[in-house]
Amino acid sequence: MSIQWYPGHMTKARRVLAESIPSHDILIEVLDARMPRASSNPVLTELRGSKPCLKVLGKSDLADPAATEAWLRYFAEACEPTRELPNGSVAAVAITRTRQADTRKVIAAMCKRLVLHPGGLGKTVRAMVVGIPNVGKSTLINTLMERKVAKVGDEPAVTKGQQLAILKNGMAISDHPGLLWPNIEDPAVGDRLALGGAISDAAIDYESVAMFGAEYLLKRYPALLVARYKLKETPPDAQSLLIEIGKRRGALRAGGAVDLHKASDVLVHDFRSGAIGRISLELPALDSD
Ligand SMILES: Nc1nc2c(ncn2[C@@H]2O[C@H](COP(=O)(O)OP(=O)(O)OP(=O)(O)O)[C@@H](O)[C@H]2O)c(=O)[nH]1
Ligand SMILES: [Mg+2]
Repeated sequence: MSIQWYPGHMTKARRVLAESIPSHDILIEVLDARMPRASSNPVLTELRGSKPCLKVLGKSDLADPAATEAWLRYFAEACEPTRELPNGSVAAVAITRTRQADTRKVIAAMCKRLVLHPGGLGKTVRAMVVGIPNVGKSTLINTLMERKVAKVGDEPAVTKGQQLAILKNGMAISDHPGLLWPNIEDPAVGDRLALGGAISDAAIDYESVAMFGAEYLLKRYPALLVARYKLKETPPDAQSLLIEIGKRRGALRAGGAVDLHKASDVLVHDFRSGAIGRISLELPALDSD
């Protein structure tokens, strides 16, 4: 589905980002590990220019570990130093909120590696945490601060303004509102972002998001579906899967017919919470989705 959801605070957030980037040393771009390509905001790539960037694959506990490995290999190759960027100023790591000490260690080490200060050591590194909505930017700030300083929530657009924090190691880090782009035209990108939870529920059609998810899961992860919903066999198509889910979860209308909207809700929320299993929605090779 194509998406048009660009609330007012994002217009301001884009302006603040554009103004702030020059005075920062590095961008920490949080991507959704389940869809590192769909969750890359082209506006951020453009605003960033040649500023060093650490790509952080967040929520990797929800992603398919083999796919995350493939993405890290892909980024390692794509981020090789080039003539234009001789220091190799882009790198990628995967994190999850359950391994906080590891996250603090890897982020500090990678930021140090990517930022080469003309003034040498001792200068404060200034980093900004950016990315699309609901990928875990504020959670990462809290992990780095070792306490809750930023508001976190299981819906997009929780953070509405910039917020600065100073880490124990002296690094200055700012949280930013999730930023999208005004018109998400590519339906494959829109479907993934909507299924993953980056778009407000008010701006998406739940049943088509669930149909997309059901089709994809039937193709790539049928065994996980069979196990999760205790199915006798793999349903032949997306609609049949939703009907089976509806029957098993009591998502029924008066009269006993399956309520497809409620069944869609179950599938979408089970995907988002990881209840179906560890699933990735895309691989680095473009024709593999
Ligand atoms: N499973 C899992 N959930 C996570 C992880 N990190 C964050 N979350 C959850 O994802 C949701 C969004 O987290 P936030 O930190 O508020 O995301 P954000 O990117 O700051 O979102 P906006 O401010 O709305 O752009 C919350 O429910 C978090 O608990 C993670 O590593 N794994
Ligand atoms: Mg936030």
